[in-house]
Amino acid sequence: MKFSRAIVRPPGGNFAAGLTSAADGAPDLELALQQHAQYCDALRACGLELTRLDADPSYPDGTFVEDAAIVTAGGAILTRPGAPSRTGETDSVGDALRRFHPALRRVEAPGTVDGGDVCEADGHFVIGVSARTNEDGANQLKDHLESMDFSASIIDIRSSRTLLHLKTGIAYLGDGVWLVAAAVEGQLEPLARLDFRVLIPVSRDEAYAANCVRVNDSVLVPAGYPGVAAALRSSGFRPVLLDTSEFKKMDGGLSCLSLRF
Ligand code: CIR
Repeated sequence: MKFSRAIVRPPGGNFAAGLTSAADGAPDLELALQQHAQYCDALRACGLELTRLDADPSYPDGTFVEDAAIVTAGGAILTRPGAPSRTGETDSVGDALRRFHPALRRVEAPGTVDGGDVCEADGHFVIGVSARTNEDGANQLKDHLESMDFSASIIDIRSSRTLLHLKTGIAYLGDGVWLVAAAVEGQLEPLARLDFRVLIPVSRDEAYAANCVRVNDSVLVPAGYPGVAAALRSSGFRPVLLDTSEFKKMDGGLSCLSLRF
């Protein structure tokens, strides 16, 4: 899919108060802001026009805008993030999205969905049921997507304890190419009808780099994972390496820092 826009939000002053399971210390806010600025530059270099939301101290995880909405070529759906501290993040993301998609749909209670659990592959949406996305939310989202003439399938990733979200372990890069972390292998059976022409396995020690993002002709890749970068180059991609160390400390990857459409 060709993207022309993205919504982003820089980390706020209380970024370190967000949710995390990582044990590598508190993030350095100045460095996080620099990394976020470089990420925004990379999106612009891919041809995207950015809408930049203000940080909101009520939502320390608000920089992870991808979790608050699913944006498709046919319209947008506000999610209902599964962590109670994040539920209200959809208000400001909705305000920004309405400029482009006036008729927003939404996931309603008791459903929960985090956008990080939704992976699009050429008009088919894979929805992961996780600690954040529940079955009710996944089914609501599937219904919305099907009413927009997309197809969707639901897989349960709750047994993979190392995965916060589906896209923590899987990325679709277009043209039948997937990055798949070891934690997800063996769970793709329900997706057999999808195009899996090229499956690039991501080793356990590079697991964080399974979260890459294809943006037009480039693939954004976290810096510091040479195996994944080399595999992408040999599959004909142009990896753009970005340092995300401070977002990793808050369990965030590259995809969750923007909503692209
Ligand atoms: C959270 O736990 O919700 C945030 N600290 C990280 C969210 C990352 N989002 C994503 O991977 N889609």
